[in-house]
Amino acid sequence: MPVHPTTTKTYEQRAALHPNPTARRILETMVRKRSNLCVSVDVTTAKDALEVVKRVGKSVCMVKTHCDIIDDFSFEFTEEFVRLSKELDFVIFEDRKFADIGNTVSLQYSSGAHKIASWSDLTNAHPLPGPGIIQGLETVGKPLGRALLLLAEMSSKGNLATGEYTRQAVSMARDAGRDFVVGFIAMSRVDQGQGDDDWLILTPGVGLVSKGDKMGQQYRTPREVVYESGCDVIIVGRGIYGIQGGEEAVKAEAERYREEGWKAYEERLGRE
Ligand code: 5BU
Repeated sequence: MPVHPTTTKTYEQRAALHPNPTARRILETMVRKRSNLCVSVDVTTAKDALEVVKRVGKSVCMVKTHCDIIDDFSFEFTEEFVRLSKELDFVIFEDRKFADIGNTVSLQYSSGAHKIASWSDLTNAHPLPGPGIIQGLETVGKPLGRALLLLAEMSSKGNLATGEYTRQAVSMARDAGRDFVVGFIAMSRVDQGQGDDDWLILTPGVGLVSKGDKMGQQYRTPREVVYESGCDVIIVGRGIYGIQGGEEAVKAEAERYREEGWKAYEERLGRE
């Protein structure tokens, strides 16, 4: 198990250490709902997306979207999504993976058909283009109290975000400070050995049944992710919304992942 000081602190203690309002809200929501589960709602109509959200909403601290896969994306959709995020108490994370120069990403974040900054609390970016990508996104997101994650590692087989690239991603976040960048998408405690700052680590590629798909996705269990690797939030997509058995089965599977994720966190703190 990683020994980074962050992994031995409670989410409550960590909330107090974050200058960014969205980071604090994420940690406080996790505590309130005893949930380190983010459900990834990768369906292609607004109606289906909102239905999944209603089913899993009570069990999650966060809902993740890919707004560009929704056929009938509209302002009405985001309005209802934001309303549900308040009613059911979760944070919205648009998994946009920005990857361009600062000026372009600032426009992609604020404008176009999706106007991501207007409804999404959290988004993410590849560090590939250099620190200008943070500056571009920050000009739009920081005044709104939004937050950003950098992609330091990925879950897919053969990806290039490893070794020195990952180390440089952490270093770029440290140079930016924690006012807007609040953590990483990563598979492990990538901040290990790079300072004692508190960073949130959100981890996709989580499944209790399957070990992967036919297109390179790789799954680990909530325990492997939270207890063994010291990550903070588990991101689960098809393992929850794709389960057979209708509405009740989806709800029950979300609860199962919530329980598994929380148990692994308590085990990490030595509460078990
Ligand atoms: P799945 O159905 O649990 O495999 O979905 C995983 C989600 O997380 C999906 O939306 C991906 O785009 C996202 N993801 C990922 O799987 N791996 C990564 O490294 C990153 C994002 Br970054």
